[in-house]
Amino acid sequence: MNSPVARGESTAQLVSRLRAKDTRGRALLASVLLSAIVAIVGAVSLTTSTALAKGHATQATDTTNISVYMTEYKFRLSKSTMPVGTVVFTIYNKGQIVHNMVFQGPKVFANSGPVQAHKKTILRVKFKKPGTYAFVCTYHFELGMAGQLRIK
Ligand SMILES: [Cu+2]
Repeated sequence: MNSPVARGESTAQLVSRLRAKDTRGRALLASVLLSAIVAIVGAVSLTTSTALAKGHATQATDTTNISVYMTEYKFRLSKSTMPVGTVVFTIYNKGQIVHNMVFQGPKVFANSGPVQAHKKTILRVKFKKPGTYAFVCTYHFELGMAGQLRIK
């Protein structure tokens, strides 16, 4: 389903990969949704097993909070570089139309789901390795609605 890129992927690479897939229309959407489900299930089990293994460790130590502001047609992040660990994105749609925030591999799959105008949602994503992680709005990546996150 996804090309085996070693680590990191520029926004341009992700967009061109999505563009190639977009010719399959609904297949892309289905794949994004399935990926999101896999990622959520994986993230939940990982968080649980890590907590059990560490025992004394508090979950707060490796969690970063980031605010994301979506408009037509761009993302603005309160922070775009952070350490390995869990990122809790609070995603605000400050635009006039629906947007989303999707990490579509090669290493991380996460999907905010559609966020309607003037609404917000929370997306938790676990970044296990340093690298550059590209994300897009799947409705508007063709219009340049994309960005990237650096994990150190
Ligand atoms: Cu959008």
